[in-house]
Amino acid sequence: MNKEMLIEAYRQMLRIRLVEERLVIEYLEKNIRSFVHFYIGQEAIAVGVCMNLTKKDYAFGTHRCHGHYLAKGGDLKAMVAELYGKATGCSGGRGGSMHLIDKSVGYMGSISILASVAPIAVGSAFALKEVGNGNVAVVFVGDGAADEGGFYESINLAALMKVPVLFVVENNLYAGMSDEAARHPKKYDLEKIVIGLGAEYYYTNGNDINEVYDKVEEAKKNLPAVLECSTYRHMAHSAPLFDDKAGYRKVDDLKTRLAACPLKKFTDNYFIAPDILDVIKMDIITEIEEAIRFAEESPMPDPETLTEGVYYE
Ligand SMILES: Cc1ncc(C[n+]2csc(CCOP(=O)(O)OP(=O)(O)O)c2C)c(N)n1
Ligand SMILES: [Mg+2]
Repeated sequence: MNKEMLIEAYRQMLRIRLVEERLVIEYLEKNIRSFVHFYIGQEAIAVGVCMNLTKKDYAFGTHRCHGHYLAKGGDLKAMVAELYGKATGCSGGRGGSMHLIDKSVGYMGSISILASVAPIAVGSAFALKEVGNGNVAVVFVGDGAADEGGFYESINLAALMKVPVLFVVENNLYAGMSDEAARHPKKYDLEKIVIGLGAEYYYTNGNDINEVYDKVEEAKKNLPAVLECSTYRHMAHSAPLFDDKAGYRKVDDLKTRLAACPLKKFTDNYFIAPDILDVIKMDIITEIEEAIRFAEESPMPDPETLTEGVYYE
């Protein structure tokens, strides 16, 4: 990435972080009644992947999707309103935090039923292949979702059909409160599985924006592929809590979180002049406050419309 791209990458990661830190307050004040799965700590993956995509490429996610939606260019106001359950939300206030969508920028939706999103991404990649404009589909899944049958079947089908889909596995070590040792046999090897299914496999440090960006650029030339990104979730599985006392993490404290933090990693490696940083931060904060106000002032969905949107109309 050149200098401008690096600043843009940092701006986007910081924006996702500041949005979520603000949502923590709104959640604690009970303005948000939706389930919320915070993405804090994993920002380099969403940004590094989406900086390789255009609006005409598709992206999909699961329950921890704020970062993917924002990095793909999803509208912030519509996202906050969705978390508030308001009619102006991107899913009309019916979906909440796990059901974000903004088709205008190619964010085609997040689905909370973990791996079920993978075959949909493969279908969309098939459509993109038929259209033939060279666009690709990306689906973000967690390491837990990547344990499900739908994930493997999707890779298999994508490889047989040779469709342009990238499966991004965000390996944050845990699925809920269960670690890898509890879920896998000792000899489990995702790389061997993926290659056995006929797709390409890549691995990268998901806390390093440069590495993610470069690996996606490379993987896009060899689709279908799986890109596994190592990362670390700072907060509890759901809700804005630190769960270091829950017993399932071996070590978890501020030091562990900072050691894995993509924003800290960036500022350790690069210097951004404080005056530039201040302008970036102030712009983001203004945008966030506007989005919160928009959500607060928006109406709740009309009960008369309750049955709308259940089926395709
Ligand atoms: C099919 C399915 N099974 C179980 C769940 C319940 N569930 C929600 S999130 C989660 C853990 C997901 O872990 P991972 O995929 O690693 O994502 P992370 O939360 O770590 O981002 C589980 C088991 C679900 N939503 N869908
Ligand atoms: Mg996980």
